[in-house]
Amino acid sequence: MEMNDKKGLSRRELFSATAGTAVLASTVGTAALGLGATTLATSARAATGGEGSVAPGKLDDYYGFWSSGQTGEMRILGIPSMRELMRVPVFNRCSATGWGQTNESIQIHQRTMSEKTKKQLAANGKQIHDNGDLHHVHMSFTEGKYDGRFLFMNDKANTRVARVRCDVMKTDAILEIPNAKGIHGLRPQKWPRSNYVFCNGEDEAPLVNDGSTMTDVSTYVNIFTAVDADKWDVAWQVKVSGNLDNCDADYEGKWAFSTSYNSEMGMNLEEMTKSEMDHVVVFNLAEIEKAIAAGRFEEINGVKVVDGRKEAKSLFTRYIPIANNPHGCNMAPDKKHLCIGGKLSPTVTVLDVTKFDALFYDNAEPRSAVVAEPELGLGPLHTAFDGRGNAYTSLFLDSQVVKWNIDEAIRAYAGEKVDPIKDKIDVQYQPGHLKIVMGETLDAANDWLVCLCKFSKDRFLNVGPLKPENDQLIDISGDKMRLVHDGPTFAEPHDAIAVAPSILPNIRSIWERKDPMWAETRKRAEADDVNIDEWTDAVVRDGNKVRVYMTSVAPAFSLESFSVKEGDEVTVIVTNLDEIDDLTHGFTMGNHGVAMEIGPQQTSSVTFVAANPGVYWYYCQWFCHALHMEMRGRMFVEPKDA
Ligand code: RUQ
Ligand code: CUA
Ligand code: CA
Repeated sequence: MEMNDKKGLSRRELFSATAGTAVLASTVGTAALGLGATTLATSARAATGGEGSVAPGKLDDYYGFWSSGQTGEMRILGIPSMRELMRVPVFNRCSATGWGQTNESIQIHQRTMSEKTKKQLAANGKQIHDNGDLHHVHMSFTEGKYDGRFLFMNDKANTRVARVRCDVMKTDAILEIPNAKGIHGLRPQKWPRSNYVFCNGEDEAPLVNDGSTMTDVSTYVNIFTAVDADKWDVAWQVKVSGNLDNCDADYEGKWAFSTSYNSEMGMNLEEMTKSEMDHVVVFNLAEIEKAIAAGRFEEINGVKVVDGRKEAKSLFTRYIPIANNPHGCNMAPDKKHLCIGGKLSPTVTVLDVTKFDALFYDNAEPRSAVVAEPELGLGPLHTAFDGRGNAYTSLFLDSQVVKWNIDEAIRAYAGEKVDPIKDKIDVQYQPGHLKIVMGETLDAANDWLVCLCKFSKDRFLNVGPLKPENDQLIDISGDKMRLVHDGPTFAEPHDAIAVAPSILPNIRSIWERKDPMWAETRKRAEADDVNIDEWTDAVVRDGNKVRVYMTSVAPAFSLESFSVKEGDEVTVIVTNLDEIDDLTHGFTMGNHGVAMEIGPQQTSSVTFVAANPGVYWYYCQWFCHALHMEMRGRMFVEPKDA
């Protein structure tokens, strides 16, 4: 009810904003395109009737933030419609927006890049890594609830993490993590707020990894990293025994925890599955912070590192034995129970985090924190939670989702005759992560579950040997789970979160002119004495560097043509002066592999070398106006000796 009221209010706000837009639009001639006549959308809740379909012109009830695995981007979907609303390039190179090519995005990539990485890239003729393997997207928290400030995500391929600003839904920071290899599990701190983002290094490597050995596996270490989420650098790291897979944090701000499937420190499949038990590592945040503050750390590659390996017998970590090769690591919104997916074992192990103090300070036996271990089916990977005390675990091998009750599982473990399993549903096929709306927060809801299946096989028209994944929408409002939607997705969402729009009231439609994204570009313009906030153009020569400034108002660039010389390093800086909702321009330089997005009130710039003499057309590639095709101009490249 309260939510509907909020929605009603924001629709009124939208209405007045739309009216204003219409007036503005007419002043620049776009009203004729109907840009000012946005139809009013209403809540999907009434319209869907629980069927997961959203009528044309209606809005979804929730945002879904999706990872994209090896595509390297973040995606925004609507729930329950499962419509894809936007793609946000993060670690990948984006042809449409120029992400990974514009100077502004390269600056974000390079800000934390090590000299080693720069050297390796340069040897391959590159400035940045333009691929990534983005598995986990999570939002920043304040007191156990999403706060709508940032989204955080990992890149397993190139050992990086990134941050997306929720006000504009653009990547604003990327961090290369030193010492660790292959960042996989990633979670923000939940309490008191996300001061840290916890990052698991999955792959063991010699520390320091300087080429002196591959075969001496005793030099291999794995690293757990806490990133300072505000400063966006590494706060501290912990050396651990075994490797690290998935992680999570508690609701009291005391612990972080990670699963390890390779406690054996094995280098091949046989070795990695040899033991009967692997473990969960529990990190004691207060003890680690105390040691860092007291200077009790080792500095490695500029990072403060403490030793939490088993043999160091520190107060930084405890190792809780878990059946071989566990995977998922999910903290329940009851603030008490941590659920570990067994993967090779048909069980989920439930740990009571309020028993962790005893592991550190009373020498309690590590398994004394286990309060339940229900046998759920084959291949349990991840667990999601509703707001009624139920857990939902994906069963990879069984291709099912099993709904079970945490409290009843605990009672069964204590000997009571009760079956905690409430329901099972077939999914298509082989599920990995699964998500309930707000289910990783204290606001866990009871309406939808999204199950991300790794295989779609026969569920869609055949598109060749490479098939989409299948993200399925399941209604969990009743006793029985009900499949309502099949959602094909391209490579390869691992994880997603679902967030109520009330958490995100401040998403902008128009950039702020003084946005930090192009602060360096603005400084450059000021030094060149060019005012990029008004209709202007300028060509500034600086040796063989040429800076070309122009502005745009639909349907024209302020500069009709410019000339440079063969071999010049040309930087084109475009400012979109349009102040209209949804009026994005683009800049594409023909035959130069150059294209970028310039949103309303945004400044973007791109640098390239003018090689072959001749005439080249540049144009706006975002359909912006009835005369959009006419929004173009010429670059003349003069021969070098002319
Ligand atoms: S992992 S299928 Cu990369 Cu999140 Cu579990
Ligand atoms: Cu501007 Cu198309
Ligand atoms: Ca193992």
